[in-house]
Amino acid sequence: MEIKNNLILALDVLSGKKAIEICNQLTEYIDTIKIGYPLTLAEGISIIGILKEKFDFKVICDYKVADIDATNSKICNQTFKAGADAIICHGFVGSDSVQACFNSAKKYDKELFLLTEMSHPGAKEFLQKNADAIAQMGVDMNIKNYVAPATRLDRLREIRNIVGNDAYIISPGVGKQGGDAKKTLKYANAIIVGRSIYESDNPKIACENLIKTLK
Ligand code: NUP
Repeated sequence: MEIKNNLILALDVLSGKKAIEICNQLTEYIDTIKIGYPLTLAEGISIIGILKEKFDFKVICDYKVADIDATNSKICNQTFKAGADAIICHGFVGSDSVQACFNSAKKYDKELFLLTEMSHPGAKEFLQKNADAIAQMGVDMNIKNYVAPATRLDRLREIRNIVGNDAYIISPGVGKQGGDAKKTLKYANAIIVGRSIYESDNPKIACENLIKTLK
């Protein structure tokens, strides 16, 4: 995936109106947004098509799909039918569940991102212990796209080592969660940034300033 300025906006706002207002200010800087349950539950899945039509952005759906294979297929199919360019699935559920997501992505000619280790502190309790194995499972399954944390650069580097340089890693945790944008991009292809842009008094300036730090 080609992502402008290697920056993905995480649009966890709670109304379509707010989402459009923020996107309107950022079209110069971004071409890819990530939406998750907050906006989808507030507005319905049609928000994907609405944003795509208005802005021609690539939309990554952060639905962290984590069910049995049959249910994962349905979730992914519905998401791609609604216009998503990519979906994020969890890896801890195992290869059959992930394969169902991968098959759906292939069927719709869209992308799947495999979530390895999460960025928040709680990820150390259970997920971190298995994150390397989850990344290796992705490699064995021929998955090209991954999500790995900006908050622990040692872990991000390790996951990069496992998935290899040809893999595409997107990384959340920059800004509010403490991660550094430029350092993260040493190992990740793109950063995911939410609150430090959309909660800012001036999202456009916040975005512009962030991009300046990447140079
Ligand atoms: O490990 C993860 N950490 C994380 O923050 C996986 C994620 N998908 N996210 C998401 O990235 C999170 O749900 C939010 O949408 C975004 C980070 O937003 P912010 O901390 O920059 O506001």
